[in-house]
Amino acid sequence: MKAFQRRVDDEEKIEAKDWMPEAYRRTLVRQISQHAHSEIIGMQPEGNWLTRAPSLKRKAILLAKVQDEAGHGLYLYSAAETLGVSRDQMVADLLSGKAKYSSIFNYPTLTWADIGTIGWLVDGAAIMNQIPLCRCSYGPYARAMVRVCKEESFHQRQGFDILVELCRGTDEQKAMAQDALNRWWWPSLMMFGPGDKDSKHSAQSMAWKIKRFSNDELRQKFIDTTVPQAEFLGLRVPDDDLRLDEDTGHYEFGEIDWQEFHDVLAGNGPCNKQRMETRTRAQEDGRWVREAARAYAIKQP
Ligand code: FAQ
Repeated sequence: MKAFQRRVDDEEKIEAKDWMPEAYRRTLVRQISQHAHSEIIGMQPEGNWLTRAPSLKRKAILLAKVQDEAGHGLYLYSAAETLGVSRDQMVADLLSGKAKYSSIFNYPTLTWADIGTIGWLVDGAAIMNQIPLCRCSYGPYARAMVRVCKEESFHQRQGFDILVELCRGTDEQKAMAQDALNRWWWPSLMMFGPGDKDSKHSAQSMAWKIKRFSNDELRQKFIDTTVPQAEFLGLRVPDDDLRLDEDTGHYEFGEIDWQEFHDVLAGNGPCNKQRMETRTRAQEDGRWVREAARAYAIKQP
């Protein structure tokens, strides 16, 4: 155990076949599989707009983004499989409700501005959280994150670009962008997880260098980066308590509604039921493809 911690402290990467404490393995399986499920469920809110994108170009870009999310899910399932858990087991845990996915994907995408806002805020928050994961102590997860982050940064740019266009458009378009920001701002802050004092896994995950920053540190970085972007767009962040502390250079912000966060985690968000039904149906509909692929694989010499 001491030798393991020394390797971690020395910034050595832990690889799949190396000895590791059972709790380290379990923590990684939990986090990586939750991350993979988030990417896969995260395709639903945006997929909802593929047939309604306002131009061929926007449709092609959105299609590429949604396909990227599928790819991220697949790299992440592969990274988790190196820890000895099967993909079938991970999917079964998602469908039974045992495994979580990110709270953010339980909110609806009501207008086209929501697609811009997801790219800007949700991918923006995802990058803030995932850049440090490129230095995670577990090699396969860290390496998967490098490519994921490159793609997420394109996603963030495409979302911001949609909002720039809407905010320079008609009053109605700008109002649509403001309405989307009003609905997505607080759920985006919740993506970083509970505050540090309530984050049960953080201390151990930081000691193992799975996490490099705490939930609150990353949330603060996200707010500090994003508020000036809202100002550039001419949009108002829906927080009456938001103000820049000139001394620290950080924004102070209002109280997060943690009751809402816990309700969403308990399955009572606006779209939890719909997301799980869609995912369960997709799994059923894809059964014949998996069976055919298995039968074909068995026939190979
Ligand atoms: N939603 O002790 P902590 C994306 C749970 S990818 C749901 O602080 P930890 C790309 C947590 O699991 C977005 N559950 O836990 C995209 C734990 O419950 P458990 C996903 C949450 O692990 C963009 C409990 O609360 N990203 O968006 C959430 O140290 C656009 C206590 O929490 C990742 O998964 C939440 N927001 O820190 C796709 C990144 N927060 O498991 C499509 C990797 C916390 O004991 C479109 N994950 N919980 O039952 C992480 O960095 C960490 O797992 C945290 C949570 C920071 C999420």
